[in-house]
Amino acid sequence: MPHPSSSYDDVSFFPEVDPIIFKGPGSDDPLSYQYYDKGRTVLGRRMEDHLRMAVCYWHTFCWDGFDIFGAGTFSRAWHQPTDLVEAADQKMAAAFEFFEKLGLPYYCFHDVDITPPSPNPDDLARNLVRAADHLAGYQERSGKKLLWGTANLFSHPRYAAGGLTNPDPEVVACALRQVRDCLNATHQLGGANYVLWGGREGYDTLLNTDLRREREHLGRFLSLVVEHKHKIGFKGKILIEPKPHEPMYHQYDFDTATIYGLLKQFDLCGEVHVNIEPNHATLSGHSFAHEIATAVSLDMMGSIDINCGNAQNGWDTDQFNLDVRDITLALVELLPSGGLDTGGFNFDAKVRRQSSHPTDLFYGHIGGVDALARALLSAEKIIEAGVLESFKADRYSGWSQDLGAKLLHEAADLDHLADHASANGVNGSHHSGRQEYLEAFVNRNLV
Ligand code: XLS
Ligand code: NI
Ligand code: NI
Repeated sequence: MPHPSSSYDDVSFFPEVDPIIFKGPGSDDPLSYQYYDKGRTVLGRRMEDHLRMAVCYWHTFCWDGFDIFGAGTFSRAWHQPTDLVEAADQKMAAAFEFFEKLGLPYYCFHDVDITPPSPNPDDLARNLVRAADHLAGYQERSGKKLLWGTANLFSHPRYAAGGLTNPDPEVVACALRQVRDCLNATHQLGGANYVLWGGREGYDTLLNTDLRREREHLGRFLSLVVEHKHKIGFKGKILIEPKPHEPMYHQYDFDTATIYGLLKQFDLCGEVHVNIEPNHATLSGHSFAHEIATAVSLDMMGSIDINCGNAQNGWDTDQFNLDVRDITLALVELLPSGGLDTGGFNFDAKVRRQSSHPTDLFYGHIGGVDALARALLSAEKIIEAGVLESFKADRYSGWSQDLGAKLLHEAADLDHLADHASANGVNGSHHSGRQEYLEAFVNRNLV
């Protein structure tokens, strides 16, 4: 059945902005792309298909600029209607106008972002069905696609002690219902992935927490989500988004390596992948590139929430990431493995509270898009030069020679291998790791 057009087709929420197009590095138009030329081929793939960029609903259309010290500063047109259903509908119309003008292929949402406030689980389920139906219409008319959906298991007061790891089974049942319904809606909308960010899956104090039990519950309910995915025939990936803390003092999905341990424990390797976020990487004491390299090396790579924090305070400030070098270093780890398949780059980033004009939303995203595109072009130069690859091949070349093969032979035992050093006069020598040479090489290739 064809979806009816939106009743806001004749209304513009961003009348001052025309569709953003590529004008090239020489352009001085801040409402154009200097580097994001979506059809340009980079390492054998179109830029658009490499980056698969998405706009997030929550920071861009839901947040009104409030912080813990003060009220909202944005006064968005779509937040004005006092009728909450009307407000949700306007928000959706504004979102799709923005997606179309920005010209990126994907978007992402939480169930509560696309629905009016829902007093109880039945209302939320009903509102979600209606919202998904509207989104299907918008997707069909605009050609925009869903990168992922996710259930918000952290905002409602019932989730103060967690969603899937809540000590109260009644709360867990609510969480499971939300996840089931949101996974179904994501499937209906052709979503490429489904994300679980365990916002409050963790603890504030061990004094009231049964760590073994909560972890086991998390494993059990993750398994049920995977089972449901297969039952409904959802082809996308299930992703967990690592984050060490904030809001909880300690979260169970601390970083990629911690999630690997969880998947191993509950026999979910290969079924669940990660959605990596640079700001979460830095919160856990890692770099963005470290998290990507870890996911690639453990076959866990899923998708990316692109943003960055503030180097001075270390909070999850979710800023647009303009650090071309930082992104390039991550892409250098990602691209040789084949790059993203179902994943993409979702702008989990927000404009600052003082950037209150609707056009600021465009400036934020355009800056983020161009930084990604520049990083992609830089990574292409670095990878094509082959310097890092041949340096590493040389550095580890001993492992394909006699001694390396002997050390790795499965029949070898520690006594036998340890004796090798004295028996053969092997002392081991030092070779330069040439870190500064390699770092300067990266910088020389930044576009
Ligand atoms: C919060 C997370 C959140 C997830 C989606 O820190 O980044 O935005 O991406 O729930
Ligand atoms: Ni995120
Ligand atoms: Ni975040």
